[in-house]
Amino acid sequence: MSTTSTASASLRAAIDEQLLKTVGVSAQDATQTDLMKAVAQVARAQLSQRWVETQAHDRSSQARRVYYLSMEFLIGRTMSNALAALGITDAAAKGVSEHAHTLEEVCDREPDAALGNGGLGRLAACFLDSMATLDLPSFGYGIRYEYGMFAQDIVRGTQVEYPDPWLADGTPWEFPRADISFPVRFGGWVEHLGERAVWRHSAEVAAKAYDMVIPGHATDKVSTLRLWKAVAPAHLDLAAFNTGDYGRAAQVKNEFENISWVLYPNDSTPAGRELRLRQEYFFVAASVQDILQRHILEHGTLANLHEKVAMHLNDTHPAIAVAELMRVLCDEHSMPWAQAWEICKNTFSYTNHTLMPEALETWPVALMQHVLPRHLEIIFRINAEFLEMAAKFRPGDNGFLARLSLIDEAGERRVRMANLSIVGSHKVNGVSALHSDLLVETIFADFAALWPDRFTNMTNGVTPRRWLSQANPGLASLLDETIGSEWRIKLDKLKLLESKVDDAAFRDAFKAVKRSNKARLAAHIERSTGIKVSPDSLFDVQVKRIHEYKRQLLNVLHVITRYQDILANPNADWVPRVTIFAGKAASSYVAAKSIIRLIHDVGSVINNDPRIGDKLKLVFIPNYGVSVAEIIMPGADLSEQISTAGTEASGTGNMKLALNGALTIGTDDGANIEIRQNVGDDNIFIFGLRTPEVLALKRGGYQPMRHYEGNRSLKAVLDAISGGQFSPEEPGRYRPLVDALLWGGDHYMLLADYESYVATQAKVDSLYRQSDEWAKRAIINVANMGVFSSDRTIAQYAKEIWGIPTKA
Ligand code: 26W
Repeated sequence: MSTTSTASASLRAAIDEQLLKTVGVSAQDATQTDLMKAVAQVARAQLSQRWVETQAHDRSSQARRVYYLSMEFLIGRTMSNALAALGITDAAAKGVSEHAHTLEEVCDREPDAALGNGGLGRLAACFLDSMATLDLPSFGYGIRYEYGMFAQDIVRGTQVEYPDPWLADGTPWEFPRADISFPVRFGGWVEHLGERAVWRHSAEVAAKAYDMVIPGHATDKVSTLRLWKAVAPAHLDLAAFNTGDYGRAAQVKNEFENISWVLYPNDSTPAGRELRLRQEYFFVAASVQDILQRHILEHGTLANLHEKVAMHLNDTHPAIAVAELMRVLCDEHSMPWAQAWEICKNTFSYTNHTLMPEALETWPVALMQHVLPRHLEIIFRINAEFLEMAAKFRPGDNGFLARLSLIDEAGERRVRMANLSIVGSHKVNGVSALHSDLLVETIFADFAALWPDRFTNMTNGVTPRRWLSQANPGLASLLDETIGSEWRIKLDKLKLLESKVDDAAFRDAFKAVKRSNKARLAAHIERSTGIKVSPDSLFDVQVKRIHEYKRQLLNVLHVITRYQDILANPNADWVPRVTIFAGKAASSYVAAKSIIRLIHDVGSVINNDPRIGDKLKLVFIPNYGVSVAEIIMPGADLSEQISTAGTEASGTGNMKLALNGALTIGTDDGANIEIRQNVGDDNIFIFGLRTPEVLALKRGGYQPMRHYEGNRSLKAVLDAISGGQFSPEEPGRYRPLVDALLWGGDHYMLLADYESYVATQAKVDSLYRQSDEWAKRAIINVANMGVFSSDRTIAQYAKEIWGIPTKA
């Protein structure tokens, strides 16, 4: 027998053994789900081995480690990624084929770990993959939510949310660490005994560790994602329990354990509720205890903490860590304040993910006093010393100090978490070149005046393992044949494709891959919506959270324009197009939900109009998430990245789509700008106002009505919507959406960009008609996406922010 067939024979035996031992079924009776669990157990055992070895290595080398603190990790499924990292995909496929199933069917049985909302959470997951792959000594820290991102169903065109009990049947990928548990305290008051402060807390909950192993690729190293579960202290409910009051006992238990129950399903607007603050402190306090305990074990002192520990704040959600580290160092380890503050600043770094002022987290001082009284005192002291320093920089400028202050004094006093993060960190970064520039020019301008060197840029990236290798096996094997397989860990190698652009045979192979990915996507569309679409159409894709600033509504305006144009000119040479949307709206976000419904209403009219046929289809794929994205990205021709310039911090879907050979139609915003710089102006469709023009127009008094009056097709489209053409049973349904554009100021300037958007869509059509020209540009896009690997991003963070050398 060859070595590979021995490997698959032994893997088959291992699967059968796990079916019996862990799953508890005979090999003959195994269902797909049973097989999924058994294969996972086999992979888990091998990963465990690597894990133990990595930990031992990092411990004995006294490595400097990075700890990535994040409220969200949008991981998706683990199976295919784990098998690929272990190099046992083929053997596993053979193993399950003995049971008359395909590996794909088996992998599909795994629920997504959807512990995040959108871009920020998925970025954290891509980063973990890259940290492991670059052998970076690292941990992710977060919350083990019992319920992740809600599942979205569409009922008569409207979004309905269902809970996501992803742990209901257990997950094979977690390792409960029964022995790792830390107390987390809340409430009470502070007693001052001379110099010493003592926090007399009024409540305590236990944080229990659950680890997920994060495999690296082309390395035996693995990383750890440690998630905390809140557990009521056993002694607490016993009193009630012992008197037979089970209701009361359960209630007390719930009050504590609700902390890790559910992910806040809010994107871009902070959730100002007490439970959210408790979640933030809960995972930060547990993580800091764990990190300090490990550090003391390895180094015996906290004096060198910043030399061995880098803690990264993924947005302001974990910002309370700054006050917590100060509290632990000063109150629990009796370190002098000044020394502790030096350590603190040199330990933390912070990434901002949004410019929108309404999205910046602040907490009422009164709430902080109630939940975390000692932390509030510490924040006040940090603020007093900081403002004293700042006052020397610009004497007498009270406005300057008021803007810098960690406390917003206008109205109800509030703690500004971004200001705390900046003051407590040695580095602050944005997530694209434009975003990082805008940070220092706008919301953080005062801090940048004070500390110009503190601010920097780290342009986002995505992991090529999940977003190319795993999601697009067809393109991956074409790449392997054409340029070798190294691109998986050195994405710059894609550049080699440029020499193939004029090779007709290669172009045909490339087109064939796209075509089969589109057939797969079309099958998913039919399964999930009942709508049949032709893979010969141009697949035009906008997938992301539904938000006004992302302007899904502008896309709909174009679809309706096209519909009306087709009706007016039925015999023109129309490029058949399928416009595809997917994404969730925050449950309380009325306008976003109305946009989802509009997409469905417009879709029903267009898709059922016999005059239109395949010339135009409009579909909304329900329940967007990581696994759905893995089907959509490879099947897209056109990537819609059409946020108002200056509003999308970076975007990462734009990178995934271009990496899979879609051309971008987009504004001069976020990472679109860097994509344009890399692929070249001729290989991307950029339209609309640029950031300075948006700002100037806002200042000069923007008049959306002028565009309505001045553009006949725009007027016809808006009139059709507001007149009820797409909602005849309730003609006024979309009046509020249209009124917000015409009378409400059109905050995101859809009408100002409409004309240029529609004109650019016509250019898209002409290029698509020349299928060879289109393919050339798609190939050039893929060839130039190397820089958008999260390996590049993480290598840059490691070098410039965390001070840890990597092999990249
Ligand atoms: C619950 C409150 C809340 C508020 C804001 C949760 C999450 C957020 C995030 C800031 C939203 C988010 O995901 N931002 C996105 O981050 C991506 C990764 O950097 C960027 O690519 C996107 O442009 C940005 O919108």
